[in-house]
Amino acid sequence: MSETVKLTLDEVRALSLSILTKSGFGPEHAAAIADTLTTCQTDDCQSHGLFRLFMCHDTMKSGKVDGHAAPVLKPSNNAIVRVDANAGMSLLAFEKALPLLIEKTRANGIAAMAINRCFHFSALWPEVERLSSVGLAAMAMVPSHSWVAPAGGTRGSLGTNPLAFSWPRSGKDPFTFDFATSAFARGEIELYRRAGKPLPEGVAIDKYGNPTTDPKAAMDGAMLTFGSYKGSALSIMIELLAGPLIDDLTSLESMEFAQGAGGAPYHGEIILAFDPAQFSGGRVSDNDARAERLFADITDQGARLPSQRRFAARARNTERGYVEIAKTLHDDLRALAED
Ligand code: NDP
Ligand code: PYC
Repeated sequence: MSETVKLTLDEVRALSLSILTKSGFGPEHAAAIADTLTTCQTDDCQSHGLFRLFMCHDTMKSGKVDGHAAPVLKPSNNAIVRVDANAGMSLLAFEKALPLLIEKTRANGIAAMAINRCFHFSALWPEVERLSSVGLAAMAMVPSHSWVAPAGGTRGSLGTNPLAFSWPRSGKDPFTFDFATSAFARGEIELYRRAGKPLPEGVAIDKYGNPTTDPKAAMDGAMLTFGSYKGSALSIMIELLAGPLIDDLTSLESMEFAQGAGGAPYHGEIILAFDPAQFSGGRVSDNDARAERLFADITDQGARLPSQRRFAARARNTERGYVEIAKTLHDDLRALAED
């Protein structure tokens, strides 16, 4: 990062709250969003921390989101927790439905949350880590906008479609990963564009279908999936599980719904939770030890587990009580706050 600015964690949250409130979000939504942005910035997640305030602001400007929407939990007598975000942002709906997801997972061994009709801009790891923090394993998936070409294709059909997973570890940070199924998240490409940096090869094609390293041409053309046809198939699975399965929009449909208005995509989200106490037939500690043996075998050879960089950033930033962000980002956010 070039020139940076230090912000305490309280300043990160206060800046978020002031921009969100000024943009038109009601207190409950503003608090849920500010909490997640602060959590992400504390872990040095640059693409989905404070930077995402621009997307929240643009979402409000699009005129489609309800900044005061009250999420509604739908009654069910099975293991599905369905929550209608009512055209609000996703995070408050997740907050409201989380206790019931935990209760149903403990009762059934496995349960799922389906969030419908939400605007979605955030990283997924804070959600799966809420579940691993209470001893459950969890996965989350979400579509976005059809910016991503399928393997072998030339135009966007798929979203950047992140997949997140978290596994609880006794007395340790969980095993967590969370990544877009596109080679780069859209937010990462936006950061390259802001910094005037070229993308690596293999991330995008321009609108004529030619490989490009120009972030602007990539955003006007199509992004590529990671891992060729493997990432492409995973991305299609996410479209299906977090779209038609839960009666919500695909990335193609979400893009059509937006009609070029900008801001966060509008669609659903699925979160699956598993209770190791029930799956492992009363042998949780034996099975935990087997998982730990696997993690040790990986790290003993010098490989790192996903999220280790993030956990190190969390420990460092929490200990020193501040984060560092690019000065250009801070200037633009202050301009938004004072707008
Ligand atoms: P990254 O490529 O930055 O990281 C993906 C994961 O891989 C992280 O868990 C990371 O851990 C881990 N990792 C990175 N390098 C290594 C390594 N060398 N060895 C082992 N693990 C490694 O993620 P993306 O840019 O693809 O996604 C960023 C965020 O964007 C995600 O949180 C995602 O949820 C969000 N997103 C949200 C969307 C939405 O629609 N809401 C759409 C797309 C993305 P670590 O963090 O420790 O480096
Ligand atoms: O970074 O791809 C992304 C993204 C899409 C919606 C929110 N973030």
